Amino acid sequence: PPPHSAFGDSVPVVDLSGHVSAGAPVLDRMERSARLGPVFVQRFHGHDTLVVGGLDLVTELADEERFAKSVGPALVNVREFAGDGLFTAYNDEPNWARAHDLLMPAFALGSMRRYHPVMLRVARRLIAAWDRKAAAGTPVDVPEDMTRMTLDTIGLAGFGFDFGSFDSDEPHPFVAAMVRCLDWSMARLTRGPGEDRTEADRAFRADAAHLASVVDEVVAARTAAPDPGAEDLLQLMLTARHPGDGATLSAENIRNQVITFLIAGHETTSGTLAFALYFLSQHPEVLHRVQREADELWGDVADPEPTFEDVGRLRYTRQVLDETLRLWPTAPAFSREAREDTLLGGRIPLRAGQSVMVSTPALHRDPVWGDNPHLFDPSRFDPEREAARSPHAFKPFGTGERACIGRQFALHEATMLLGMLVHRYRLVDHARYRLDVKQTLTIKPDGLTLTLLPRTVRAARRTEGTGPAASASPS
Ligand code: FDE
Repeated sequence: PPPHSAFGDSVPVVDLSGHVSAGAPVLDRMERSARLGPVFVQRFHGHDTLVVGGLDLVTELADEERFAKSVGPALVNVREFAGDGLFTAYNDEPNWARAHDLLMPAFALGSMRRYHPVMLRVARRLIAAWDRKAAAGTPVDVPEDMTRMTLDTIGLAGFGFDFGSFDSDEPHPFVAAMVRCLDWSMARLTRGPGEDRTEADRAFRADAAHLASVVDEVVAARTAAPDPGAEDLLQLMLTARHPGDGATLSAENIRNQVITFLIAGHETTSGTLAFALYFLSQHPEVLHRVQREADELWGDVADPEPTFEDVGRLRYTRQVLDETLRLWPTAPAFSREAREDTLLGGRIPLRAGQSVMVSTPALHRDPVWGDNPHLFDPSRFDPEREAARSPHAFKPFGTGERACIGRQFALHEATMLLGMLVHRYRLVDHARYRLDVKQTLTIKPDGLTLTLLPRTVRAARRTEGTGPAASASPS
């Protein structure tokens, strides 16, 4: 007989207990969604998780009256080092609402004007590094450099802390510790009963303590030498009072928020940029359109000075990022829990507090996306087409009041950088890269390298149609 679960006989069950995880649960889950449909149960050592990827069911789960964010198993592990920071706080922890209310204004679209100069400064660090590689003809490691860029950006924009990632071949020790903490959080999910992980846990405690001590130093430095002119998140957290009760954030909560923003603000955004560059390197016609859009703004200026407004004008570039986040949402799942006992889809019983995992990559391949959901096609995000689609079909930033606070930040940063990169370089897939999605807490195109050729826009125009030089024209 087919295995039975508490979710009723209409929902298929897959038992994973005997499987050795290949380290790619996201890909495995996508494959299961494709095979089993909009909802199924994953069983692991007697524990059942309901996984939902169909639009109708996700639409129900997005109803804030019936469901709320659930701090799922992966986030429970991340809580071990990010505590009650925004990402990992439980809904009813007072520090969530307190920090959310204080920090929301800092993430409104208009506030991006404030971070724009820092984002530009870090984008130029990346470009300086890439110019050297381009001149030497050496390939660039795309995910690694995107990670350097996004980390330096959130460090400087958020906390006035400079990781100086482009000055070193090795990741900053803080980053290395953070990555190991995230790995530990993921590995802990697939521990079998009775496995001895004392050593791994000990190493994790040391890494978590290191993170805390670095952050405490940054905060102490700012408190010792206050910078009233600083307009970053740290300044806001240290000085702002809650509009309601006048409360400020505690030192411990500020530490948790700093760690949270460094985690949330860098891997997801860098993965998005890396996947976008992957798609552009595979789709010359899309690359050409993005280049045209950048050329319209910056023409043949060798070192353009993108303004805040310019970034809003890179509409098609934004669509490329949206389509990238559709196919490879870099935060590849989120969880919801029932507020009361309820029936999901009128047939799947859920108890109050019971949680459900939304598989974002599966949702993003729901039939609502047409017959060929696997095709990369940024015109899906043309305004008319987007307006005609359910807003619940696209959830790379989660949903409801616990949705991503950093959305505008990430999109401003990524849109500007992508525009600058395609304006400056031709992207050459010298290694005939085959997509290899690597999963940690987030996903990225592992091992993607590209060779860069300068786009000599000016030279191409001058010599247009005059023979061999035309081969230097943008492609
Ligand atoms: C959040 C988030 C989310 C949700 C989750 C759940 O539901 O659990 C998601 C899905 C996301 N996010 C995603 C993303 C993507 C990208 C690219 C990003 N994201 C980015 C970013 C940046 C920054 C800074 C951030 N981000 C942040 C954040 C935070 C803090 C959070 C939490 C919120 C609350 O309140 O809860 C999030 N983010 Fe993101």
